[in-house]
Amino acid sequence: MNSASAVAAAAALLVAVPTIGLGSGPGSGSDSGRGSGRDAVTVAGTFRTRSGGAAVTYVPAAVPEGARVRVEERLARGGGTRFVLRLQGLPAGRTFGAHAHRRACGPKPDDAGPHYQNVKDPVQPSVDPAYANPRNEVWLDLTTDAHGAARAETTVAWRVRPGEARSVVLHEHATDTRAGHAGTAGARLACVTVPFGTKR
Ligand SMILES: [Cu+2]
Repeated sequence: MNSASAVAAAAALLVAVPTIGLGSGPGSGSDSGRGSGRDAVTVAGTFRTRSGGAAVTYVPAAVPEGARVRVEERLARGGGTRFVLRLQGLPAGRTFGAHAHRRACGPKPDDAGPHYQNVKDPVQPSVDPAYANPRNEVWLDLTTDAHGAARAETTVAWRVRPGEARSVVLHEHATDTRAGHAGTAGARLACVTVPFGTKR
């Protein structure tokens, strides 16, 4: 499937399948769900070590199988975009870096590719704070509470180019902002595939 038809297929799914939320506990909802409001993309999934569903964990000690994730992209007034990331069922009191990446999740952590950038850094990998910052990328770092749940949100002033941001990756620590390290957050622990930019 080429990327254009992949986007079309994702858009068709968004129309056909109602939103599935995190639900009230284990067993609620399906392995993964995609849904939409008029102006929102929503993906809910359960982390598994195999990558068949929307959400995959590469390090189950940090992001256990059965933990749940929900990502929402909502068009904001004035051309901006709001993103929300929710997690459930993770270890308590743990901080994760989290960002939108350019490619879908795959069997290997690096399959998700680099970070999505509104203005692309001509130098890759991008570790220049002029480009690798939370206004030019989608950063959703979070820390779990005593129950292992967490929520983060961020709003940027732009819209995602369709098909160019396809996932959210959870990393092992908070995102670095220093020159030469900006945007890095350690190993990739888990990933959820999200068809960002498919709402207009
Ligand atoms: Cu990342």
